[in-house]
Order: sequence, then structure tokens, then C-alpha cells
Amino acid sequence: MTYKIIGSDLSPFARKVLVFANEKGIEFEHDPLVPFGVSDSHKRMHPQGKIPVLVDGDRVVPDSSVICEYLEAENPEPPLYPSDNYERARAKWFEEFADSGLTTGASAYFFQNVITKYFFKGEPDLEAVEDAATNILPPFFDYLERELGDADYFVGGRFTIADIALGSTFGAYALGGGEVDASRWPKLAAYVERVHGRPSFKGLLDGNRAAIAAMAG
Ligand SMILES: N[C@@H](CCC(=O)N[C@@H](CS)C(=O)NCC(=O)O)C(=O)O
Repeated sequence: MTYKIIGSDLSPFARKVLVFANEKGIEFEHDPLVPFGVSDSHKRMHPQGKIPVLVDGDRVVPDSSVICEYLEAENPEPPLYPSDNYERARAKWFEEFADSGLTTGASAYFFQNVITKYFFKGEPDLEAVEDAATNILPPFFDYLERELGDADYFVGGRFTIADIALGSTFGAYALGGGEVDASRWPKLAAYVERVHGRPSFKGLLDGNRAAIAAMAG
């Protein structure tokens, strides 16, 4: 039985699950559902009408973090969560920070400069983008620069769920025209490039850029 992953890969949360499955080498079918005006049958799987949702036979698993933990438990190799308790807690913290903290600033870029502008053909709220650039993101980037230090990846020197979640959120930032200023945050800028260069991310982000260019016309 092949997994089905539901959710457009323009969503950072769907991207997280797709990258996770790519890193695992898991076979899956992809339904690129856009979460605006979703059907009642989708709401029966996810009462908030959100993406992503994983379908595994007659099992339904909503929410990117829950899906990744489920996929890890079902497909232990290669491990994407540290086995050490503290390192696992750190990895899950960075995932949570990517999903709930960093995303507030990164999504302003993506939502205004891509979704509002090209999908809804509206006027982007440039004040929201400016607020993200000047108030929300710099202290978060300072924190990440410090926590990363000289390591290639955030936890235990290995690529984990922390990097998948952070890379997915930085994907929204990059697609929305955001750049990590390498003169201010050199380690973080190099890290984002390193993570986005992995095949699991690169194919998706290249496809996202092509889709955005097509929307832009
Ligand atoms: N905590 C959820 C967040 C999912 C989420 O917010 N998805 C957005 C797309 S990026 C969505 O479906 N939004 C549609 C809506 O809120 O109605 C997860 O990690 O899966």
C-alpha cells in the first residue's frame, strides 16, 4: 500500500512532510490540494480544513509534525529523529520553533509576495513584510545563528527533523523573496543554502519557483 500525502508543496507544512518522505526514500502518491475552499470530504479528514494530511490505507493522519513522527515510527531508516533524549527534545523544539515562531515572519513574505499577489491577484500588505523584516525575523535569525554555531546541522551534527522543518520554513521565506543577509548571519545563510541544496529540497523548491513564475505570467 502506497502512502498518499495531501497538500500543495507550496505550503511549508506540506513541504516538510514531502521532504521527510524524500529523505526516507518512501514511495508515495501526492495530491497537491490547495487549502482554500476545501471539500467536505477533506474536512472529514481534517476538521480545520488544513493541509497536509497523510492517508495510509484506511488510516488518516493530519498535521505535519504528527505525520513525520508516524512516518519515522513506521520507517525507522534512515533515522531523522535523534535517539538521545535531550537531542530529540532539541530537534523537536527547533521543529516547533520553525512551525510556530519563525513561520510568523517567513510566511508574511510568502503570503503577501506570492499568494496575495499572484494567487489572489491582490495588493500585498507591504507593511506586514516590513514588520517581518525589521521586527520579527532579526532576533530569530540572531538566535539561530548562535544555536547553530560551527555545526552543519542544528542537532547532533546530523541532518534531522529540525533541519527539515527549518528548511521548509526558510523555503517559504526564500520563495517570497526573502534572503538571509550573509554579512549579518553568515552561518545561518550558509546553512540555508546547504539544506536547500539537498536533493530532497532542491527538486521541490525548483518546482515551486516554476509554479510561481507561471502564476506571475
Ligand atoms: N500545524 C499544522 C499547520 C498546517 C497549516 O496551517 N496549513 C496551512 C497551509 S500552509 C493550511 O492548510 N491553511 C488553510 C487554512 O488554515 O484554512 C501542521 O503542521 O500541519
